[in-house]
Amino acid sequence: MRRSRAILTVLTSGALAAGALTVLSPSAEAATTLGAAAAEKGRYFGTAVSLNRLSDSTYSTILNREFNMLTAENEMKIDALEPQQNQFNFTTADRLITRANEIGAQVRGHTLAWHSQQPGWMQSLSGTALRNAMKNHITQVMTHYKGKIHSWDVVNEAFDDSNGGRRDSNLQRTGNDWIEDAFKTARAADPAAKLCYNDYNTDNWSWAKTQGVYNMVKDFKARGVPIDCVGLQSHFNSGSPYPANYRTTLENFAALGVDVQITELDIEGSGATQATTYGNVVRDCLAVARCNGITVWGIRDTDSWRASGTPLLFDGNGNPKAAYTAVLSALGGGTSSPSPSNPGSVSPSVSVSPSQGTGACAATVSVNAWTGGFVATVTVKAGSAALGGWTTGVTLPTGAAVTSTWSATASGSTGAVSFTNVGYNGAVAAGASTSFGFQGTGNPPSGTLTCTAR
Ligand code: 9MR
Repeated sequence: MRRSRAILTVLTSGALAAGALTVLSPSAEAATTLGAAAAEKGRYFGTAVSLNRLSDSTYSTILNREFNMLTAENEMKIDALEPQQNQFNFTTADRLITRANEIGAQVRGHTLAWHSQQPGWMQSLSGTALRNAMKNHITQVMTHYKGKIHSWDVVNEAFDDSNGGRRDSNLQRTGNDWIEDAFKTARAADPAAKLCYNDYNTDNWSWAKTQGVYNMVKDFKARGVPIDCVGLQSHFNSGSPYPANYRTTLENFAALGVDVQITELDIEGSGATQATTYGNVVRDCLAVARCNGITVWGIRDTDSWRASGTPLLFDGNGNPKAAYTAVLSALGGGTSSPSPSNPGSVSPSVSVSPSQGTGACAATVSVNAWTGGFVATVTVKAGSAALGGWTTGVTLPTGAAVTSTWSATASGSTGAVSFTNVGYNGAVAAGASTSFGFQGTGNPPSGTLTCTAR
């Protein structure tokens, strides 16, 4: 107690006299993260998360900064959540929900019914016992996460790789209606979650597997089986390259009346070739109104299930690759130019207000605005003393509201709103900075932003 009081004294009498506030003209700065840039396009940008890597600060920093949709790479699979029949273990997976809440991200659930990664007890079941176990798993897991999942991969990888028919599995052997049974069970458990069918090698419109999945979704829609989305995993490599007709595939699925999500994107390769393909995938998604989000299957190349193919957006040191720049640019983001898609829609100027700070920190905000909304990125800089925690405050214009916040906790959504550090970014060394962001509707903030050390 004594020690913390001493620290507090130093902080509140900190040497930094005034904190700078700079609100940049929105036309001078596009969104600088994948999530913010995608949000401006009405989409999300996500990543698979390996929960045991959250303690890696490079990994966590990129995760918190760049992504607004999270998928557990393995921790929400059947073997992880129901290791013994009807005994559920949500502890690890729940940490993903916590992190998502802390950074203002949403969560894709992956996956409820799959031939792979079944626990031993399920592998040994068949017939009605297996069908009932599948339905119980769906009900229990979706009830636990009710209201917390944006989209669920209800059924994963149920089609054969080459002939366009179903893959043989213990689930398939319970009867051809197991997939629709899974979707009906899912709808009853959490009516708010989008229900997806997810598969790989369904990117090339001319492949039999793509046609097989397409025909199933078409049949489901015709018969009223509840399905909201199709997930294209999109693992691209020399054996399954990005196809020239990818956009056609997205369009055709969307035309059935479902959303299309790119759920596990990775592209083996390097340099400009890889970057161009990543850009093409993003442009294809943006061209299809119902392609509502992209998830990459990991953060750094070294985090990938196919690490030797260097298929991701960050290198092993956490540095953004050319592929990252290509994706950000295709999303309309960047660091020096306005979003090319809405050059006329930004407000003409946002005033630069005089510096104001209280205590040992300063907050600087840059705003990227468009008609009806904005993304604000705030940098919190410690003065000559280290920070143990911080709170920044801003008054929003009338009619504006904060709709999501990442890497901070907001006190409210309208009027005078304060943002307090979350667990991992309260401590800031003397002279160092951290950042957080928020997205809002209405006009962006143009007044002063205060910073108080805690
Ligand atoms: O990336 C996942 C890897 O860590 C696991 O070992 C593997 C086990 O099945 O699953 C990987 O993720 C898969 C995803 O769940 C479904 N589509 C294919 C992905 C890559 O294999």
